[in-house]
Amino acid sequence: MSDFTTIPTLDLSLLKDPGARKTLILHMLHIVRDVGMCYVTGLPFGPEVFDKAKVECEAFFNLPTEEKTKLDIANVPGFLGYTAVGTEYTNNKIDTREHLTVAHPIPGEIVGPAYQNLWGPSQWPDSSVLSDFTPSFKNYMEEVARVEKMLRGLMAEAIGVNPATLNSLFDHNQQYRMRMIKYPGPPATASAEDLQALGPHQDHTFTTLINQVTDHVALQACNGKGQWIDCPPKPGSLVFVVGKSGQAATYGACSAAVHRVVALAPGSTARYSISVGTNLRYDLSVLSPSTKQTFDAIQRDVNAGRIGTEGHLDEYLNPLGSLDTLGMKVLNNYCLSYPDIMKRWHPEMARPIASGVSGP
Ligand SMILES: O=C(O)CCC(=O)C(=O)O
Ligand SMILES: [Fe+2]
Repeated sequence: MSDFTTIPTLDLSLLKDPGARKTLILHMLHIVRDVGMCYVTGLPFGPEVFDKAKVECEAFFNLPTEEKTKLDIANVPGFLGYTAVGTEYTNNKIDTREHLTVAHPIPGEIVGPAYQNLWGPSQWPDSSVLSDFTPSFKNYMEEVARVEKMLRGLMAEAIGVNPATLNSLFDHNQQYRMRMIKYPGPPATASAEDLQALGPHQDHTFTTLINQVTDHVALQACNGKGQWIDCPPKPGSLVFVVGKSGQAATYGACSAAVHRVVALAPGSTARYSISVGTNLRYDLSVLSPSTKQTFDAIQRDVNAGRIGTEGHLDEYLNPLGSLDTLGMKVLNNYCLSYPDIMKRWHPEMARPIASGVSGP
């Protein structure tokens, strides 16, 4: 992690110019190695996708509370649903935000270990309440998923890893989890010190793509000196964030960004954001010989390339007692964030292991 002072921008439209590819890849190398976060512009979809998402996101949060709580995250075991303000913790402190998390598609039937509950079902608002919501956001997730796949290929190329090797760590029918978030403006009388919008964290994802829907300057990334660098909204862009799995699967060649959302000024309007995250296969375990071979190949590629790493597998991927797959580690992270849901649906996880990560 370097001492960056601004968040870089990666322009995907440069992919159309074969002569610009080398520069683009070198820029991606700087981003993933030194920052772990960037704006992505030149997106392969039009502004109407953002416009529609904004309208539907605001419409959802403007619904009466009883309508939103019909989709309560506690209704299902997969941490997919609506969370009111005051339900979620980061670093043992309550976050001031409400959100709806949905996933699309469900990769398969739930027949095995507890982590499979993360696949679904999702809870969508009834079409009699918000008629365009579900099709709009299914489309939104597909558009963002295309961007994620483009970025993953560039990431692999930038760090000298065969993209097919990296892709083999993902589910064939990969899950994307989308979270739309409202950070309510605190009352004008609130004391700013007591407020936490979203505490400092790394995402548990491979990568996350954030759409800052409103124009508040609140998202920040931490540089190598421990300074917080603003990531002000840039219209027509997504913010790309490397998560813990992205760092682990690349032997540290990519850096997971530590980021946070600062509390809004008392009396300000609400901030909205929409993030779409994805992860490696939940059944991934380095105890499997073929997976171990894949990681060995990645390590060889990374070491043979431009980036030296410490050469050992990140502890995030190492089995830890019953957390023997990536899916169990992710489930453990959700249990940390939602202790009440853990008690209801996953009592066997009763002593989650602290890790300070978040994500959709
Ligand atoms: O609201 C944002 O801009 C970022 C949200 C975030 O980092 C998260 O949910 O993990
Ligand atoms: Fe995050």
